[in-house]
Amino acid sequence: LRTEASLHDALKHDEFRLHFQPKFDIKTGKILACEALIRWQKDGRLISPLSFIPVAEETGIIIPIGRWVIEEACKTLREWKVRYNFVLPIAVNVASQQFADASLVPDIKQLALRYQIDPELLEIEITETSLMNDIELAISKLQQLKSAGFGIAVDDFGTGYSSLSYLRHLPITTMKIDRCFVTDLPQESAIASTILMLGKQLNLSVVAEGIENQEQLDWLSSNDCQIGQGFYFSKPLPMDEFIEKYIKPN
Ligand code: G
Ligand code: G
Ligand code: MN
Ligand code: NA
Repeated sequence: LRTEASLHDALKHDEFRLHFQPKFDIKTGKILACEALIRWQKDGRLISPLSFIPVAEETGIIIPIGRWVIEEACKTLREWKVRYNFVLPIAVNVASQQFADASLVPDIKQLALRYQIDPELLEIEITETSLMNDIELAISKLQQLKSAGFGIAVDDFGTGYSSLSYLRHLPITTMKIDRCFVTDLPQESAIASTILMLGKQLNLSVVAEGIENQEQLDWLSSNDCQIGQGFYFSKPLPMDEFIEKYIKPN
């Protein structure tokens, strides 16, 4: 049962895991970064975040779960550096309620310090909708994160209701084109084109998510999208497979 109590037990018994999905340079095929995605390892089965993140958000337990994700990402960055001399940025998803919580910014700063993480290696992914809940507060929090050096990506871009007039005031570094606009490529390209243009004008990097085939990749490449993520490259991988595939060969 995906109840608050069972999620609390899952935290207590260390049943959450991070999987890692690589992000690639579309032109060169080189790995540039990765996104950490939570899974629940329960009785030998892997439970998708789709079936517990909504409950976690409703009950507020998303706050300690989200903190666990950030700490685990910091530990991982440290481990990759110390054990493999491997340096790769990790992005974490921050839920709306977690972003609204007053402890988020101090927690992130404290964890980065504790694990001796270069803040540029930790990227925060926040959905467009979370940012627009309280725009003034969002700007001030993002400013604090940005001045501390963390990367900030707007996730699922194009599906929320961001006001274009505010977008230029948001201290963000990246926009992620929601996969629903990538799915439609190359036939329906108006929104993807517009987001890429916006990214260029605002001097933001743009990631296309949910790339599933060569036709989509070709369109993105010819339209100067620099960074891509999706099943066509790789699905999210458990830590050991990610290390085997992307770290050990170096
Ligand atoms: O990885 P997957 O496709 O199963 O993810 C499904 C959804 O769960 C996505 O919207 C993703 O952003 C979200 N998700 C995955 N990991 C986390 C996490 O650590 N925190 C939050 N808040 N959402 C996550
Ligand atoms: O909401 P968010 O963008 O964080 O969701 C990320 C999730 O999207 C990943 O955890 C992953 O499971 C899923 N995803 C990643 N690439 C693809 C893809 O190419 N196709 C589909 N359908 N889902 C993807
Ligand atoms: Mn994401
Ligand atoms: Na997304």
